[in-house]
Amino acid sequence: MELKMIKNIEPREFEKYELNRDRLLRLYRKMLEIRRFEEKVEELFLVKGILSGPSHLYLGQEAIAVGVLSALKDEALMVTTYRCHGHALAKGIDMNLLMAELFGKSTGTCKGLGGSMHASIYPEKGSIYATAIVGSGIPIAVGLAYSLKHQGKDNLVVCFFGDGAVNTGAFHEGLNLAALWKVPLLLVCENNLYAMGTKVERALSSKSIADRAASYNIESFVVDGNDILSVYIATKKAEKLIKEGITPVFLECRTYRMKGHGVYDKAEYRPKGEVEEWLKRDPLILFEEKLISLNYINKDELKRMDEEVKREVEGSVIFAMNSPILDFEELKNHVYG
Ligand SMILES: Cc1ncc(C[n+]2csc(CCOP(=O)(O)OP(=O)(O)O)c2C)c(N)n1
Ligand SMILES: [Mg+2]
Repeated sequence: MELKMIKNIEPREFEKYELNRDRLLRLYRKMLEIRRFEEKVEELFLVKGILSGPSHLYLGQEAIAVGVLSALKDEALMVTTYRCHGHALAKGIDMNLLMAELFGKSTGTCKGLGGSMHASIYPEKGSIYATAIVGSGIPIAVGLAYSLKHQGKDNLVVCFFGDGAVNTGAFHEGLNLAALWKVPLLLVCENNLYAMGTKVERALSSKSIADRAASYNIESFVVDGNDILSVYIATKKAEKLIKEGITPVFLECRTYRMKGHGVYDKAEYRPKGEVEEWLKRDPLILFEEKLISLNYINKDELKRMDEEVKREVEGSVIFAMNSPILDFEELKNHVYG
């Protein structure tokens, strides 16, 4: 199957997708919420020492979660990974509940029992699962998508995973079955160039990740993952293909992890020049420049929005700190098996 590219979109192609000023500003705000939330989480771990344990930040990848999830309908079902805070916010999960989960409080998305790596699990918003076992979300998403098809439901599943996941057995089994069973599944690989400290090309034998997916006879696209409009348009095109053919579609979104693998990782294994080059392509700055060039917002308005978002994030910390932990007696009600 031929590989397609959704890079370098026409400057005003986005207008065909009902992306007017209001909508674009809402997308920007959501990206900003993720950015400020993650920066606050990093501070709570590294500066204040209030939070501890594993946590994997989404800094630098905001355009993917927001681009994909805002292009899909709210009822789309989602499966993601441990790097899930951005997906949670982009799926419309309340920031207070997300922060409370990181604090292990009963008001959290998983009643404080899941922690950072599972904080996006919230079926009420269609967020079905988040797993820390690399690649393991893919077969789960195939099963969910198969159940939608079996029930004749007009819906789809979106599954997010990293470049490291494409070298797991679960990826191969999952894609093979997804293609054979023709399930309504959007596979989104966030290729941030690293799986922990391993550079993508050190672990990948295929020409590219999208090429590997295409070898399973799945329509596959390479997308500029730092450009929200490209991600949004790619998702709209994918959604149409999925709907028309009841078939899986694969997006390889190329991006960069701004920080280390986990919050404690200083990522000293990365060449300085590489980091500097990618930071110039910060997805928020790219989008800001676009919005300013369209005359949709100015620097003062951007500053005001930023202040509002920072207050919202502070509010979520206060909410989390003031929340109780789960009552011990209630614990047994949330253990299955
Ligand atoms: C099956 C399995 N193997 C190894 C690990 C250890 N591990 C945790 S995260 C990670 C890297 C995954 O990288 P990638 O899929 O690129 O996602 P990213 O962290 O970049 O978002 C590894 C190897 C694991 N959790 N599960
Ligand atoms: Mg990666």
